[in-house]
Amino acid sequence: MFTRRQALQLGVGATAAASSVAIANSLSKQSQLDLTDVGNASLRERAAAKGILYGAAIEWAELSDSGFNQQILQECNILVAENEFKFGRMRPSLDRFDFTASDRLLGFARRHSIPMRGHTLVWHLALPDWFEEQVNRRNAEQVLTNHIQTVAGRYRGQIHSWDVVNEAIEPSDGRRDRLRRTPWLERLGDGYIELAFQAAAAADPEGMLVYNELGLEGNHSDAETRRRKVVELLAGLIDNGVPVHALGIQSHLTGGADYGQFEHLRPFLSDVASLGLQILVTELDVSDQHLPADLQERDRQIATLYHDYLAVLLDEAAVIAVLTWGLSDRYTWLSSHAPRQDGNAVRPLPLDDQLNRKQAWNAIARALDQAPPR
Ligand code: 9MR
Repeated sequence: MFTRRQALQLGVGATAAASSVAIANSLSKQSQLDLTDVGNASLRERAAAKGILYGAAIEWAELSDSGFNQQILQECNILVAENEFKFGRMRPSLDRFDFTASDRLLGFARRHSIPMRGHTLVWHLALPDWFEEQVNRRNAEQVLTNHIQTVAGRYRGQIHSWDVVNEAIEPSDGRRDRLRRTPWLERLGDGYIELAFQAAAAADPEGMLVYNELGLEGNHSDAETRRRKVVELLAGLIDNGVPVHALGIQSHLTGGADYGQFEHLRPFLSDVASLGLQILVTELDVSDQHLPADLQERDRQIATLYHDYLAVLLDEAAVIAVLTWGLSDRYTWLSSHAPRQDGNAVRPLPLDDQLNRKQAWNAIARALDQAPPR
């Protein structure tokens, strides 16, 4: 069986290759995906063998947990700060920056020669208390560019990729252009996106500049609207000569939702790749809030989603990195954000809360092993 890329090179055509993948996927579904016996090699090693990066979001406090710290070093060849690089964390006041936490985290990554992503320069959340009152139409452009110049400039040449703008699209906000009504947009208009990318390019000219977005994975019209808007936004930026290099697909998946086999993502991924952009899976996890309590069944459904999703994503050669939003169920935002009604602990990540590898880990391992090399 050909990979899609091989098929395109051989002139067989995407449709034939896609349908052979669809058949393989439906066969694996029928026979209930077997995720035993994937071997012991770490995710980092399997990814590296294909020219891909695998990593996770971490917080500084978690690294004092030595067992967890060890797993991070064992499994990851890329890291991202879950919170320490956010505007609100770095800005005690309008005229001050505090880099204590971001320096510490980047120091850890650099000591271990692990590339680190910068998340995120411009977002509508995690803004400081003083923002609303002190940032206005007159000074917003200066605040935005100064923030980016200072942060991206400080870490120039040291960051794998910047999430320059995060979550700028929200069709349900009711604007005709489907942009999210954010504090930045309210003060600067839709030009704030372009402004941010230009400022990031000036501050860190070698940096990979990423547009990062949520809600793109579903097999329904809302997600399709978001996907169309993302492609339109990126194409528009590129047409205007704005330096944007990659799309970040957050990938917070929901267990029990009907994603089909993710085949609907293939045209989207290839549209993004055709723009000359790379693609990163930036925040992958699977909420098990609505899945059955039975551990085996729950873990099986979570793992199947991981596998089916990554099988499609990694079949696109433009996808160069996969990061999960955390590594172990011991530390996950979903414990508070999407807890289970039955009071059982959530299990959204590759390792369980005892740091043991779960079926989800096997699923990622298998998907990496099956990925065509970059
Ligand atoms: O996981 C993050 C959580 O700890 C923070 O409280 C929250 C607000 O800053 O952000 C969470 O991470 C989000 C990420 O930055 C952007 N995409 C959605 C993530 C989950 O909400």
